[in-house]
Amino acid sequence: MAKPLPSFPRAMIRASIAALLAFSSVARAHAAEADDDRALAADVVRETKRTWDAYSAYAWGHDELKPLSRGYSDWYGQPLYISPIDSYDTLAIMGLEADARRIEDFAANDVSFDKNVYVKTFEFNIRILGGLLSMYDMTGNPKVLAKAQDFGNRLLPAFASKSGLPYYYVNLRTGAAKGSTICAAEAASYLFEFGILSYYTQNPRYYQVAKNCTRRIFESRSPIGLIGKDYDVDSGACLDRDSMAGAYVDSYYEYIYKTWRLLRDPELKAMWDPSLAAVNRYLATTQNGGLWYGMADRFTGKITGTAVTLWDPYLVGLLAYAGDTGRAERSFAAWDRLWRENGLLPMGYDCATDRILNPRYYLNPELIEACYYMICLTKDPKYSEDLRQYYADIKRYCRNGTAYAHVEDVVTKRQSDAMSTFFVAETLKYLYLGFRRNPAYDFDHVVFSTEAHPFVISHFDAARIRSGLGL
Ligand code: DMJ
Repeated sequence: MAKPLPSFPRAMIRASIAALLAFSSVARAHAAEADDDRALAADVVRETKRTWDAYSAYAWGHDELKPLSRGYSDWYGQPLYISPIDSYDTLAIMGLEADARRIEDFAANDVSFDKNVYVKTFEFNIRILGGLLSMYDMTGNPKVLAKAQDFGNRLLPAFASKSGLPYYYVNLRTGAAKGSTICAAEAASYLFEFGILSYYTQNPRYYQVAKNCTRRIFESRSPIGLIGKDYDVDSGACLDRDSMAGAYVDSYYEYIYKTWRLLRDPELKAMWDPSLAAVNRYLATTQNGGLWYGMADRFTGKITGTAVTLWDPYLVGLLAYAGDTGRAERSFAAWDRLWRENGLLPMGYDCATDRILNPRYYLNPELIEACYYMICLTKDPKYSEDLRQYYADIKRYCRNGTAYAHVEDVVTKRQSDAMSTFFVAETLKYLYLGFRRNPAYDFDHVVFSTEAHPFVISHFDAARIRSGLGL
């Protein structure tokens, strides 16, 4: 005999139906957000294409587009091709193949760095050497690698000081170098590019030169583990008591961790662990309910300054990348509030007095980069919502009839006639990847340089790392 069907109380049935409806409306909302993000990714590609077409029409071959006057500027009065080389991988990732190919051909066949000009050692490492190496990582074009090696060789004389720390400027033709005071970031952000160059050329010299710089700064840390800001290139001595993790020091920390992630030199992990502990212990400060990283006396650990800059949120991404999503979330929230209050991020801000110290926004990527890390590493949809807001604000305040422009004042939103190369290299790339969510560019697969040049982890084989880097 058939068993009688169990009877459910009406209230239970009503609750189950309500739960099902709620579930399907959440699922519908997520599907709608995913559709929105796909559309936004396509919009970022259109905007990048529009920007790149403007660069190509008015500034091709020169360092930067002037987006208001439709002209160009060169950092040192003659072209060093910074925009195309820095932008290549963004265009390639977005599928703008013809533009990417044109840059690859240009870099492989037409550019020459044999120029009697002093360049900033740090900036040309992250933008030109990093850009060429990522072009090689993506294309395998041997002419591009030859160009990268030629350029790396032109940077090397900068490191011929007694201490091995680089001079601030190096002449690309003569190898003469000058500028004997340098901050930690510009003294020791070479591990990543020089390590990759050593790997591809199987010549340890580049990496060893770079590691000497990082080691010197690390070894100059105070008894409580904090490094200073400025260094004398000849003696290698640290010149001050101030310690911070943001501007002037940022990529020193960033490259210890990122180079370890890509190239697995255990010495870097041994530097990273105590460095991060000291940063969190002494530089973190709660101000107005938010988590910030300020300035401290490197001997006493006492907080001595609460000025922060729009470069500093790189640390949010780095904390999340290193596994500390808790601190990353709290720090991100503080920066997000500052962006939303101003519609963009001011260049300088006092997190204790809540005052803007420098009102400029130069299309910088750091908070957007941090947001991309948070999207990938926390999977919390809240961060996608934040990214939508940042993109809307950048379009609203920085876009013009030609491309995108610096904003001189986040209060008045007055634009000025410049577009930094990191706008295409970094800001647009992280916006696109944040909306597009291509797993090939998540953190299991690539490591991004400080200038957002991506390198595929699986391209670097352990035995060749050891031989190439001299480990
Ligand atoms: C970029 O050139 C790099 O990210 C660098 O490390 C410092 N910041 C600028 C963009 O703001």
